Amino acid sequence: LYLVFFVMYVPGDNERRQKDSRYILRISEAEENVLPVIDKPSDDGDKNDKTFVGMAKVDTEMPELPFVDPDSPGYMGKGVEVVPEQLSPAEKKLYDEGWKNNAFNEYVSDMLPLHRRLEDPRDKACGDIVYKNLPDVSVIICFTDESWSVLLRSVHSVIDQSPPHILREIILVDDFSEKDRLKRPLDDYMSTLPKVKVIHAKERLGLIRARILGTEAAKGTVLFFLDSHIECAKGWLEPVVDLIGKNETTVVTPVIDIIDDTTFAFKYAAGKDTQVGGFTLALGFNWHVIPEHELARRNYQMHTPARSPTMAGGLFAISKKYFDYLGRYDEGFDIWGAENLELSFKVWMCGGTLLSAPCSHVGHIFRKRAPYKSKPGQWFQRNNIRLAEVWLDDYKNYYYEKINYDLGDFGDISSRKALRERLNCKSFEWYIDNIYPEIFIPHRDGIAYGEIRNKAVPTCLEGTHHGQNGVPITTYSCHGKRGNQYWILTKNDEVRREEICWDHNPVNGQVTMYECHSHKGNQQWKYTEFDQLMHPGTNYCLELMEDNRKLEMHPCQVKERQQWVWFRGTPP
Ligand code: LR7
Ligand code: MN
Repeated sequence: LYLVFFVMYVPGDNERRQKDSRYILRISEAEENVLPVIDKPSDDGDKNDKTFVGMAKVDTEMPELPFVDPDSPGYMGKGVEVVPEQLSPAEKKLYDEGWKNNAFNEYVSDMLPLHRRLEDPRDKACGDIVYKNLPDVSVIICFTDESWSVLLRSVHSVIDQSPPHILREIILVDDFSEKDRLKRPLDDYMSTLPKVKVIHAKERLGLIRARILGTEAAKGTVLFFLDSHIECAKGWLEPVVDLIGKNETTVVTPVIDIIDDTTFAFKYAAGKDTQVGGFTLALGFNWHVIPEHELARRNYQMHTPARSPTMAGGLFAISKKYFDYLGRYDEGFDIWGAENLELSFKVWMCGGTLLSAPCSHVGHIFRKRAPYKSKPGQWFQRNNIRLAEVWLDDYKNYYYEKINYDLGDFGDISSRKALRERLNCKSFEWYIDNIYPEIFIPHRDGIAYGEIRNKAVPTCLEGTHHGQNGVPITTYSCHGKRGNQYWILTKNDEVRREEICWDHNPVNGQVTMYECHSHKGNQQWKYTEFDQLMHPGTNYCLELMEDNRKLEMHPCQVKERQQWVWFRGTPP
């Protein structure tokens, strides 16, 4: 089963109110040429680790938690249902504004305690591990116009769930928020918390430069970046920091659980193994179940850290020294996006390791849109072009094709190219072959491509997905314009376009568009010697019905309505 639990989105290009206060961001030269100390070859897990002992030592070193009433809303991560129709007009107004300003249910967040209690989500084996390599940590949280209660709960959850001797400081970087409450009132509130520092940017930096600003101020050995709408679960910190303590070139993400945007229920990704990050050549991030070779490398132990080709970007830890060594982020990245792939590629291509730590859990509120102000212009595409130019070698052309080679002015990237040169990083092809062989590459994996035309009637198969699994494929007059009539048959027996595959539902006989899961089953197809589109699991073939429009799956027969013309060959 392919688990899709969110859809990445691009924040809208909301109009940006110009402010005239000028602020020059000073980013001192990172210690670029200092190679971190690598004591031993990359340590990918606890396979040979002998530090398993009886009790979770961490429990005894935790801060004392304030009393939380078990009757309080959201207790133990439960969700809170509010029926807006039952609210008074004044309350309903608050409810609506909460959604509008945050793209999540702030009204419910305001009902929950700031120190809400959560279940312990971890695999049982996690509680028995004693972590010994624990350098101190600077947590860096960047935000722009975050919800007050959500931000405060994020900060408190960090403090409440972190052993004080590891947590050195929390740095809040306010990326030029407009809400007044996030100015003086926030400073006043945070000044009561000894480890918390607030930095206000003097102009809108965007997430990426805001993180660099936070890094400049950080004193800890390890930087742990978090989004500003999260809740840390019990034991979140040690499994991550320990891996970095053992090896400075290891970069680590926690498991990202879901805080429901409507009820604030904390939904653990528990029970299953952790997921790892992938991406498409169109430069979109996606999640994957861990591939078989990695399951085997981990001895099928769910609590062992898993190698991850990429990270989602918001929640991860890295040694400060190593972050500097890797040239942090491209400071030409604006607002949001691309930095997660940049760092992921860099880590692997330049000698490090990216791991997901199954014993570390942090919840994140996944939203369907970005509520904050943005900037006009194609900044997201520009970020991706900079990324592609520097790191993708010839693979960049897949992305460029996608954007019709509309590169525009993407700025100067010479210093980023020089960085890659200086660090002597491996090629993107090496990365694909060794770290992410599962990626779909048309010219490598395709064996038939183009439109699929029926033999009896000149009609073509078409399908759309738009983030919605289960939309049936249909027929339409052939338009010859690729788009939703372009299909690729893969060596892995899929019929796909990018990350979307034909999926045969044996219950209702429909063929629908579904995210590819690469496990054959309902997504396995054969293009037979008689040009039929056959699903081997049922031995049924796709047939055009008498009305010349409807499609059905029927026992295979050699007849024109079951025959489809498709170009056999490798896509360009
Ligand atoms: O201009 C900005 N300035 C900011 O400070 C824009 C955003 N931000 C802050 C914002 O307030 C938030 O705390 O940056 C953080 C991330 O922005 P979100 O929450 O709007 O984005 P997201 O959760 O969809 O973003 C994911 O991808 C981003 C790509 O740049 C970042 O890497 C985010 O950190 C990342 N979030 C996660 O990985 C959490 C899990 C989501 C997934 C998958
Ligand atoms: Mn986020």
